[in-house]
Amino acid sequence: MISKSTISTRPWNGIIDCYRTYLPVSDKTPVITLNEGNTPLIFAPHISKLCNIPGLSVYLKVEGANPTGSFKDRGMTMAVSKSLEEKSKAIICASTGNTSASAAAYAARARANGYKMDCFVLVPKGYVALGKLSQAMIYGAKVVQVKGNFDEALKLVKSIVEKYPVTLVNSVNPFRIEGQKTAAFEVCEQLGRVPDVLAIPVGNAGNITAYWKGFCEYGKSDRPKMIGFQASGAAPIVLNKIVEKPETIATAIRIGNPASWKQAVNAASESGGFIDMVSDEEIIEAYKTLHQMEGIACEPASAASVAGLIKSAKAKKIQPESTVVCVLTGNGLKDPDTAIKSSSQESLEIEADLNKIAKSLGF
Ligand code: AN7
Repeated sequence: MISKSTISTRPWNGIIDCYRTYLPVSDKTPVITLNEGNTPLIFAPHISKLCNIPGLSVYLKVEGANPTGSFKDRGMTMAVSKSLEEKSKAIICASTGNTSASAAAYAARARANGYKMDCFVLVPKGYVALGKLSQAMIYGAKVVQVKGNFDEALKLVKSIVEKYPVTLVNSVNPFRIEGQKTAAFEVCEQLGRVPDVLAIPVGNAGNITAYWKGFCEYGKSDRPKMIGFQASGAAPIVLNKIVEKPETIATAIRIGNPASWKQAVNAASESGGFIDMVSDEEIIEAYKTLHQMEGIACEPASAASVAGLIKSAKAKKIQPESTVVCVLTGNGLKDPDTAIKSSSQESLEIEADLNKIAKSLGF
């Protein structure tokens, strides 16, 4: 059992420092960290009421507050540290965007610590949100835009690591899952108990796998029901069939053949939860509600957790008096294009004239 004081009284030096005894690291592991983790868990009063389930409490785990703006940093601190322990000098990943941003940043941080570390990323051309692409580029990764989707890019990087001296840092790298499981520990500590339900977006299915591992290792007999949500145009697990041409506005989870498919199904079934899908319309509705009625930002894929909770509540699949945690996996600033397109605002352009401005504001 981890005591609450690990977060509240110690200086924060990242997830490896805080949860060392729960992670496969030793004194020989060079720790590459950007002080990831310890992200806010924030109560969501509006969504708690909106779900219309008596006594429901909804909390948001704001993973966009991580150093590169997504939960990937928890896994990347582990993956990059372990790759250095194994004397690797280069890392590679396929990515819908966030993994590439995180890998690029932690490679840079390895260089800051005096190591040689190159980073290569393969992303689906035309389907990576602007913020993420710009991050991978400015952190100094070699960015290749592949004329194909994420699933094709992942296949390619798997072949590359078989032939060339470079470490794969996608979530098929087990150290990624180890790092990401620490979010489950934090949720329990911050809440002061294990939640009844954990709602999470599902793309390549590494994160739902990691949270379930974390809850199982946390040392309490209670475990949450894991409810995972895919976008309906990219829902291979729900449809029980590979989606050859995945499509969704939530580009982070535009994935048709998830690497951790079996583990995700296992997390849902062992926990008494389920994996369902939400439409792009439901995702955007939840995305707007989070911003406009909670003041909490996230990227579209992250809103799938809240959209899924709202859908499940309507279908009476959530018990009264439940405490639910929705994971908001990525920062709102990642995808400014979708934010502007989804906003009902028309931006006003008016002369610098008091009367005209006041009139346009409706006074
Ligand atoms: C914001 O960056 O797959 O189910 O290549 O960026 O663990 O894949 C991102 C996935 C949810 C899904 N929310 O997590 C990548 C990538 C956001 C994400 C997911 C992703 P997984």
